[in-house]
Amino acid sequence: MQIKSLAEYEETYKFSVDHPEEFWAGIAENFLWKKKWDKVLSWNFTEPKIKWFEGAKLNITENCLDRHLEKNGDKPAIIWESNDPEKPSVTLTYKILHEQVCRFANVLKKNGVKKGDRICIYMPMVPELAIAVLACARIGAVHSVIFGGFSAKSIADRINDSACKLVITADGSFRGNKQIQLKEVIDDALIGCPTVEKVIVLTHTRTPVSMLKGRDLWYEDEIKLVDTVCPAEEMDAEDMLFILYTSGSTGKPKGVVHTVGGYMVYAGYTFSNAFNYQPGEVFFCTADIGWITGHSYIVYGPLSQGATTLIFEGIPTYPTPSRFWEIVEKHKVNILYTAPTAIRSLMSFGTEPLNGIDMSSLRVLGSVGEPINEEAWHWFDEEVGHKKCPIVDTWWQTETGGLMISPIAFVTPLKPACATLPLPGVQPLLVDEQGKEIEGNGVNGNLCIKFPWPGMLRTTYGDHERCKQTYFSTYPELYFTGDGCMRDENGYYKITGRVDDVINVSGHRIGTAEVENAINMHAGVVESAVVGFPHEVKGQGIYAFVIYPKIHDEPELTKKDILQTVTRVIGAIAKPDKILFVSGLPKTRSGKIMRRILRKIAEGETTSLGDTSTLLDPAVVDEIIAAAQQL
Ligand code: 7RM
Repeated sequence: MQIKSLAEYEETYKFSVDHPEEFWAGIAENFLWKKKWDKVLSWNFTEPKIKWFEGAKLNITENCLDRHLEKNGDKPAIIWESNDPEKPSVTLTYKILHEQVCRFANVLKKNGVKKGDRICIYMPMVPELAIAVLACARIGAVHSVIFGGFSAKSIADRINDSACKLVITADGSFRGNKQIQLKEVIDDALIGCPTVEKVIVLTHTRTPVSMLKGRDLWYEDEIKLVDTVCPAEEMDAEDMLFILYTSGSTGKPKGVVHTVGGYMVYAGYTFSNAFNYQPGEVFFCTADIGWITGHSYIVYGPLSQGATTLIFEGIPTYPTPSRFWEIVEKHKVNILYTAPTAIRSLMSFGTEPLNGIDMSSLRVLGSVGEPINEEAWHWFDEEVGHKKCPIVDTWWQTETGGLMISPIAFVTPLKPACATLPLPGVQPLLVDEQGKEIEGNGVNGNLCIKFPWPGMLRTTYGDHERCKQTYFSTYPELYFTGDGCMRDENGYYKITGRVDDVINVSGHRIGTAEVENAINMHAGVVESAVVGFPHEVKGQGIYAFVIYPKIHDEPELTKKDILQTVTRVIGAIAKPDKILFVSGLPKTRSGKIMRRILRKIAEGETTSLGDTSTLLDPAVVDEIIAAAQQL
């Protein structure tokens, strides 16, 4: 199913648009089904209702594990690299991984987990995280992985939203020279989570943890009590595989729902094609499994293709900014998939950290999470890939399940900092504010998709109406991505960034409304408005305008207090980079905050602020500009 030439891509793409059902059925033939589908696709974008491979039966872990055992049982499935370079790395062959997944699946069963139950996973980047994910899938439980940077309150909200029955966590995690006390955060979260019956705790950092009798169990004890035989639960193609929470422009994060059959086909197909993965190669995706990139391109995509996937616990700059490159050399990484923010951060150390490191194993590079700037693209191309490795700039979202617009390595002619062309089966279009399609090339618009693809979200957990409102109502009969996009003279797509109230900080999606709500919870704050601003390394930073009339001591201390509140309510990843105290916010006569003006001020613009005549009190703008210049 790997595309080998541009001509073949063009032909395949055309076929996928003219005959989508035949196209995807053909791709699905490359996977293992207990029973084939009765119908490839039924859909409408009105409700919306999307079903792929209806009537088919399968288990995704048989595709990720069992089917590789006979020929590749002794091949490495997972290579784990610790945060600490002195600690030995760990290799799990497909045989061992299969055994451990089955064993842990039995632990879940023994603790009362049944098909359809929701399981919260809050773990460090260790092999047991992948094992926990796959063990859920083995028995048909729905995993909801939460990134280690979220606070107890965020975790509690997510656990309660999907009524999780069990939590899998660890004592703690290492990130560079920091430790996160995962179990302690879970303990705080669970004070408000009545549905959770059991907590399974892996030992990792061996920081002291409290273990509650009757509720908390050690991972290491539990796996001794079960055997390694666990038949895979027969799942319907449209049964739920996982929930992953993601931020939008309004309210609390939504639980994006992916289903077994379509997601598997899509993650596997896009992985195999875009990266041109060859048998025996080592694939290193630097994302965290707590995000969609980790789900699709550390776990499910690579394993479904029998690949070797590298899990790295640490960060790019610890103990030195050579860490990524040393890992590439040590494990002879062939494909490196990372984020622009990591590239920019490493670029800032110059080329010295690369000196003397043999990175000749690299064949393909990838970028994801945010628009990549040309400078970073060229640095990646020249200093990391030595101009020999194609860079696939992959555009996609939590909601799309897998890559959507991306070069296919060695097939698509590249253009720096450009996601290029849609993958087969993906039908993008640009629309104007009124929803009218913008045709032709050399144009800008809002990016939509007009036809379903197997990896797309099916609903938002517990609230289908919200799914409809968020993605299918802005432009009737279209899936709206929330991104702005340019189609260049050659028909190449270049994503320009979010056009809604979502900020992309180091590739992490954060809703401005969420941050505002958190800041507003701080005693003394009357109101706030949050916008993104260009940031050298993070892509975007968070800028908060805060009305706090009675600051009782040093404003700098008050700022730190506010940061503490945001950390408590959401997590450290949502802390504003800048806080500006103001006495008012620019509002229209109907009371709407004019974020456009605040965005300009946050960018450092002070003159061409556009039309301010509809403002209730234009004087407030001058005051904010004066204060911003002091910051
Ligand atoms: C995979 C992921 C999705 C948002 C998306 C975009 C931005 C992601 C690119 C990109 C420009 C890219 N999922 N985005 N990839 N922008 N070029 N190659 O990141 O749900 O966390 O974020 O990220 O704005 O809508 S996500």
